[in-house]
Parts: sequence; C-alpha cells; structure tokens
Amino acid sequence: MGTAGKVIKCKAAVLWEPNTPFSIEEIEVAPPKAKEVRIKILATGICRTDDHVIKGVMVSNFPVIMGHEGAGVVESIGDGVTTVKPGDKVIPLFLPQCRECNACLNPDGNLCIKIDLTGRGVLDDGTSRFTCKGKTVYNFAGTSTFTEYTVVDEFAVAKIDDAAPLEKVCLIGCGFSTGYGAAIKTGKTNSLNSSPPCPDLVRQHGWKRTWQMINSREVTPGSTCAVFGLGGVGLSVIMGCKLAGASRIIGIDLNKGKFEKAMAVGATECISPKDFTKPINEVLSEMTGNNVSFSFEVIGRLDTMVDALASCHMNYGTSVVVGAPPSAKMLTCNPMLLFTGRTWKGCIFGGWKSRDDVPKIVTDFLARKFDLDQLITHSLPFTKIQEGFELLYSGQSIRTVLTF
Ligand code: COD
Ligand code: ZN
Repeated sequence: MGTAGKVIKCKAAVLWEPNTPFSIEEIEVAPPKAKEVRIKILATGICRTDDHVIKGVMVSNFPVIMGHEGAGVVESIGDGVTTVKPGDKVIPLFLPQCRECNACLNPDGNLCIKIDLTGRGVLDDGTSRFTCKGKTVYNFAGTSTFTEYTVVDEFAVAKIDDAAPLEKVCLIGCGFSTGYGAAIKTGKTNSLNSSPPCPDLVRQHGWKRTWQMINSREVTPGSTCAVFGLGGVGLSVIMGCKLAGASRIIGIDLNKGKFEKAMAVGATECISPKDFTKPINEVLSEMTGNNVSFSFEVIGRLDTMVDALASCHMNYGTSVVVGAPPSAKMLTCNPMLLFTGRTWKGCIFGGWKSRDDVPKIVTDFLARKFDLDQLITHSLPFTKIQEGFELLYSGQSIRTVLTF
C-alpha cells in the first residue's frame, strides 16, 4: 500500500483533558515499529469504560485517544509481524495475549501481563505513535479506536474472518464478549470439586451426565440464572445463558425500560428491586424455590455484588462479578455467604483468551449463533462521537457504533 512506512495524517477524536468534550483533530500516526501493526479503523463502539476516562474515574495520561471496541483493516505491519498482513480484517484487543506470560500459558488464565491496567497509554516499547499539534497523544488500553488509523502491538490484535461485517463485530472487541463469556465460560462450576449445579439435573439426567455438564464449563442446561443489570453487557450475559441452555433467566434492573429488550434476547422474566420491600435475594429465592445456580453482577456496584452473591444457592451457587468495581473501594459482606459453599468469582473480557478466542467468536456470529443487532441501538458517523456519548448518558442507547 502507498502509505506503508510513511506518517499518515488523519482525523481522530482527541480528549485533551478529563471532563471536556472530544475535539476532532488532524493527527499524525507514525508507521508501526517492529512487532507492531497499523490499522485503518472502520467501526468502533462506545463503551461505558471510555466514559470512565472522560470522568477521570479511570486513570489515563492526557491528551489521549480513547476507544477500545473497534474493528478495521491492517494498513501496514512492522518488522517481524507474522500473524496478520496488510488487508486483513482485524479486531484490536484491549486485553492482549502475549502467549508467554503465566496467565497466557495457564489454560484457565486470560489476564495477559501486557494489559495496560495503569493507564500508561503507550505501546510495549514505552512510546506512542500519535502526535497532534506537536504534542505526543497517548494511547488508551493499547487500542485507541477513536481515530481513522491506530497502531497496536502484534500481541493486541486478532485476525478475523474476511466476511465479518465490521460495523457489527466491533462489539466483540469488548461489551459482547465480556458478557457472553461470563455466562458461557466463566459461569462454570469448578470442574474438580464442585457439587452438582442443581438437584433437578441429577434427578433428570443422573450423576454421570450432570458431571459431564459441569465439565462442559458453561452455565448448565436447565439451570436458573439471575442477571443484575440489563445494559449491553448484561444483555450479552443473557444471550450466553440462553445459548448454554439455562431454563430460567431472571433479569434485574431498576429501569423497567430495559425489560423489553432483555426478554427479546432471552430473559424469561424481569424484576425491579423497586417493586419489593424485601431484599432482592429473598425475592429471587421465593420465585425460584431457592434454586438460582448462577448469578451475574453486571452493574459495577458494591451493594449489587453482594446482592448477587446472596441470590445464588447457598451451597452450589456460583456468582460472577462482571461489572468493574469503583476503584479503591472495599466490600463488606457476611462470610457465612461463602462458608456454606457458594463460589464467588470475577472475570475480565469474559475469561476469553483474546487472540485465540475472538476469531472464533466472530465465526460463531457469522454462523448466526447469536445476534449483535439487538445490542446496536444507534449508528453515527465517527465525527458525531460527542452525540454518541450523549446517547449513553441519557440511557437511550445500548450501544452506539461509529463508522468512518
Ligand atoms: N440495581 C439494578 N440495576 C441497576 C442498578 C441497581 N442498583 N444501578 C444501575 N442499574 C442498571 C442500569 O439501569 C443499567 O440498565 C444497567 O444497570 C447498567 O448498564 P449500562 O448500560 O450502564 O452499562 P453496560 O452494560 O454497557 O456495562 C456496565 C458494566 C458495569 C458491565 C461496565 O461498565 C463494565 O464494568 N464492564 C466490564 C469491565 C471490563 O472488563 N472493562 C474493561 C473494558 S470495558
Ligand atoms: Zn469496554
């Protein structure tokens, strides 16, 4: 391609400092260095985490180019890159997979050591490829997708199927995979020492089949699930629970406006804690005959994390923390909730190993295993990014996709 090896001038949404609007600027994007990939971004979702940076809740260096839920085409590659080539459709990965660290080498791990959790805003060599008006502009989450061109490390990019519609599969870069994986991958019972997920299953299928189901490491067929929070990520959890064969999926949200969509993607019933005077775990226990096997917290609040834990069965229940907790806050809960046998766990990016699994999730999408259209409520040209964030704040959007 004509631009390989050259600096590219293009448009990007720069955030010069927290709590200010985006500024669409002309920036310079340097060519990729060794083991780096320059990508022409063609679509990007707006995720709640981007807003955490705007509000200053999440640390970042400034000025910064945010965005971490994108998809595009490789424009050029640096020396030594072997896993993608110019012209490939790709998804940048905020959670990388270096394939060398302990988490990457452990079959159950996915939190690659190369993730930028501290907001350094640079690539692996310690520098950024972006400049604007003579100043360095920092990366976000190793991805920076609110720009026409970005540069990422090779360990933070997944090649996907050529047939993938980028304006949809961009959601696989964050929100969808986070919720979906929490249900079909992380919401598993511990395969070595767990009790059966529900006595009905043993009665129905016998111990042997029940153990097989446990070992399938998914929300188990026939189980009852409770999903706290019905935003885009919560809806993706519901889709995963449904695909795993859960027979009851109860959605919980304060905003009843979220119920219709939740039912459309697979919830069997929805409730608002506002309609009850009793604690929500007691409500769920009565509704289900004390039989919630899996609960998911998809809000990011301390009180609902404890509510979700208390809502799953006291002995064989598993509760998964999906929502990112507020930083520097401590949880308080009655340890009896755990002593009786519950499993409490969390996951990042749904537990997926990003480079290995993202291409497979895209393939599953192309095979119509799940529908991303349900999550995309708005599409806007990239330059209307500020409008996209307003839609997020007003609660009107599930996901807005910006196209270039
Ligand atoms: N009780 C019940 N429902 C509530 C309550 C409450 N007390 N408070 C809020 N809600 C509801 C809201 O009405 C809303 O419907 C829902 O909870 C939250 O939805 P959204 O649309 O705000 O957010 P999502 O679904 O896009 O994402 C929310 C997460 C918390 C999951 C997200 O911010 C997050 O933490 N993601 C995972 C962390 C992660 O991996 N981050 C890295 C890159 S994103
Ligand atoms: Zn995100």
